[in-house]
Amino acid sequence: MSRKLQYFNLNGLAEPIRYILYYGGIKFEDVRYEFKSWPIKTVKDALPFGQLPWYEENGRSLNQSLAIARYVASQARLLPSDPWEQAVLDAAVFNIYDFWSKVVAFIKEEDPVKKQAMKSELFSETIDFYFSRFEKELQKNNGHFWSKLSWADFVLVGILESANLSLGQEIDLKKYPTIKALWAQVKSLPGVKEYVAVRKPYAL
Ligand SMILES: N[C@@H](CCC(=O)N[C@@H](CS)C(=O)NCC(=O)O)C(=O)O
Repeated sequence: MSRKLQYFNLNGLAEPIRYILYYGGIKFEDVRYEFKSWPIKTVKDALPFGQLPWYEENGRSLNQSLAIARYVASQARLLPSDPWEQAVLDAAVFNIYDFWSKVVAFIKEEDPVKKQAMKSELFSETIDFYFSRFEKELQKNNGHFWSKLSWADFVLVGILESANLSLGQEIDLKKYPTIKALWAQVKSLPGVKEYVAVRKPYAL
C-alpha cells in the first residue's frame, strides 16, 4: 500500500492527519513544501482545488483536511462504527474548524491595526467562547469527545498547536485543564511521541 500526504512544512491543517497516521503505525510519505516558496506552479496546478493538504493512496486521491483525517482515522481505529456517534464527532471537528476559521481571518488580515484588534478579540473573547465549550464536552466524556480516544481529539490538539503558531502566542490552557490533559496525552501516544521527538520546530 503506498500513501503520500502533501502539505507545507508547517503544522496547519496537516498535523492532525500526521498524528493519526503516526499513531496508527500507518506508513506514508510525508511530503512538505516551504510556504515561502509557494505557489509552486507545477504542484498547485496539479491540485484539484489548488490547495493542500492532498492525500494519495494506491492511485486514489483526496483533498479537504477533515475528509482525509476522518479516512485515515478509520484505518487507525479512531472512528466509531455507530452513525450517531460518528455524527457527534463530525460536529465536534466542525466546531473546532469554526474556531480555526477565526484564526484564518486573523492570518489573512494585512492591515496591522486591524490585525492587532483581531488578535485582542481572539484572546479576550473568541478563544474562551470555543475552548470553554470544548472543555465541557471533554469533561462529559472523561477527557475525550467520545467515550474513548477518537480522531476529534487529534483534530483539537493539532489545531490548537496550529493556532499557537499562527497567533505567535500560546493559548493559555490554565482555565481548560481537560484540554491540557488531552493535549499531553495525544503528544505522548505511541507513534506520535516518536514523531514529535524528531520533528523540527515550525516557523512561519
Ligand atoms: N478546506 C480546505 C482548506 C485548505 C487550505 O486552506 N489550504 C491552504 C493551506 S492551510 C493552502 O493550500 N493555501 C495555499 C493556496 O491556497 O494556494 C481543507 O480543509 O483542506
